[in-house]
Amino acid sequence: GTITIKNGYVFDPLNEINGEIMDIFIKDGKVVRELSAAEMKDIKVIDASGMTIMPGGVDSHSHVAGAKVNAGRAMRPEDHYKANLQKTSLTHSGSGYTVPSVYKQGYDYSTMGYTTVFEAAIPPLEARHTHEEMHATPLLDMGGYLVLGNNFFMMRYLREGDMEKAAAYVAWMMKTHKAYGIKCVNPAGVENWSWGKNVSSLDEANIHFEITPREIIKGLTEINELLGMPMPVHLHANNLGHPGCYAITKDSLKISDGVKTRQDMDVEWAETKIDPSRNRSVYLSHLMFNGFAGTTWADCESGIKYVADYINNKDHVVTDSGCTPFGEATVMTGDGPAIHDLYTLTGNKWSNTDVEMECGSGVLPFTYYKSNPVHSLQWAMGLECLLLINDPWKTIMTTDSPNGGPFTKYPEVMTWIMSEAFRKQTFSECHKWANDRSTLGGINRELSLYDLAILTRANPAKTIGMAHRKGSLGVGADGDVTVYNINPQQLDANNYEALLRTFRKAEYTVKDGEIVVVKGEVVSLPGKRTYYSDVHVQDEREKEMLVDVKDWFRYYTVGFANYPTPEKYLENPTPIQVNGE
Ligand code: MFN
Ligand code: ZN
Ligand code: ZN
Repeated sequence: GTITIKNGYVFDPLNEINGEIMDIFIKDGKVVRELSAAEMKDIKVIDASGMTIMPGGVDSHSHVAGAKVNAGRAMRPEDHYKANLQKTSLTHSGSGYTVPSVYKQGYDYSTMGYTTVFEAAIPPLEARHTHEEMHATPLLDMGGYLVLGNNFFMMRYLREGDMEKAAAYVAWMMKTHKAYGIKCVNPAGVENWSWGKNVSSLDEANIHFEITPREIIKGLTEINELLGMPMPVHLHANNLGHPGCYAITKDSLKISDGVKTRQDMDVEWAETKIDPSRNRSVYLSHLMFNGFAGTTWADCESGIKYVADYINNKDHVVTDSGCTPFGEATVMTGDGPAIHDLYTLTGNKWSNTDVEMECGSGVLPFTYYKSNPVHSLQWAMGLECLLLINDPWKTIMTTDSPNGGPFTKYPEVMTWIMSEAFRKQTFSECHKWANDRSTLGGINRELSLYDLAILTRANPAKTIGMAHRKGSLGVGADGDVTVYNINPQQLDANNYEALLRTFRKAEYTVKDGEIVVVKGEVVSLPGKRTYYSDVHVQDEREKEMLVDVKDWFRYYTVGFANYPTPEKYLENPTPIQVNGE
């Protein structure tokens, strides 16, 4: 599409544009410097006078597609009474609150101004299913991270110290499953879950493979940079959700300190003022869930400040928050043992899925109550993840949807980080542990619209190596834009009701230069893309590695020929060429 968005206050951090009144021009789906008089004829114009313009929202960590999400849908019929969507002449019907159907997910993200969402965990054997659901999700450009931290071949090659084969394997797996980046979930621990066990320290070797979390994290980080992957290793650290776990989280980050980053992608870069290249060697997921101090739930407190101190003093880490906005959630993760522990704590119904071969996962309904001391503390910790990290380019706003709560609660989180008055209001409604056992009550920082654009657009895009087209309104970027009906000149952080209203319904969402949402209503459904990393290594290396893989494949329940996900499973497949040689 071709469109002009006129006269709005623009917040585009990758171009250091902080609230200037500007016109945005989009031609054939891409941002351009200007349109000629002839081109300006007969095109759509949005008058954004008195409104706020940002690049389309980018979610770099959300659980939206694949087997565990679908397990959540299947085991929670009660979740599907809560949000019903009638079909229209344009849109599908849909239902589900914490685990909505794929159509509803696409519409709900888009009506909030989001245009790009990455699935946080694809188990290789479930890649086809994941792609089928991404394919069916409207309005969002997507991609996903491949779960490799407890993969048999990975562990074997790393144990043998065969980095070349390990790298060739990663490259082949990305192409085979059409995945975008490396995900590492509870390294060494998920493998132990096959034996009903876990690991609890970075130097505890697991059963059979005899490899430690430290060795896996180190190995994957090195391979990631050897290949020049677009994003850092995405790490879900060990001991998630255990009191005291902040210590292992911090120690895990130290492993990739000093690793030199290398991003070797063949792409055209949009013009940006901030260096768009990736400069972090680790992307830590959902810091809040990995940030407990104390020894039991009875004496637990926030350990976020210790991890935030580390991140503030180093430049190799970026994290996302995993905020818990209270209310219903469905927790789901490749970390099977972590969900088992929550199952024994709550007695809620539990699904233990994707345990075949090299993965694990668990799903469990979970409600965060304002009356519960620990849940109230978690609410405070999630906001600490965004407010104690000084440089907004080191953190990203998420709820680890639907683990901390569904992504439709993002407007609440945005408003809490922008408004101390809203935080005070919530402190007055929730358990006193939120205040007594965290630092949140003493923080008066209120983020600006510019900061918010970093946390929800520019930084997630930069972190995953997508700043060449996402999270930016620079010339050459994709024409994805959010127009919020809020005048930054009149913004009053104390009027948090107005902020909540603003963020719940974008005035306009523009995708590839087409208006897709007006006043929170979907008005058109253009195509979308799926990104994956097409990583090249020398043919000879790939061949040698495949001899091992084919040999071991007799233990798999699928035939080798049925393992790959062909491109036809992807909507508008968009490979990113990565030179891993
Ligand atoms: C990652 O995957 C991902 O992870 C994320 O829920 C996830 O309330 C999965 O039942 C959680 N609470 C306690 O035990 C607290 C202690 C309790 C006690 O027994 O003493 N204390 C009190 O109740 C306080 C009483 C005093 C007071 O101050 O009021 C338990 C409970 C819980 C807590 C359970 N924990 C789990 C949290 C972790 C991980 C959720 C989700 C997680 C999901 N993504 O005088 C007075 O004032 C009286 C004071 C009171 C008194 O002493 O009586 C994948 O990718
Ligand atoms: Zn995780
Ligand atoms: Zn997650």
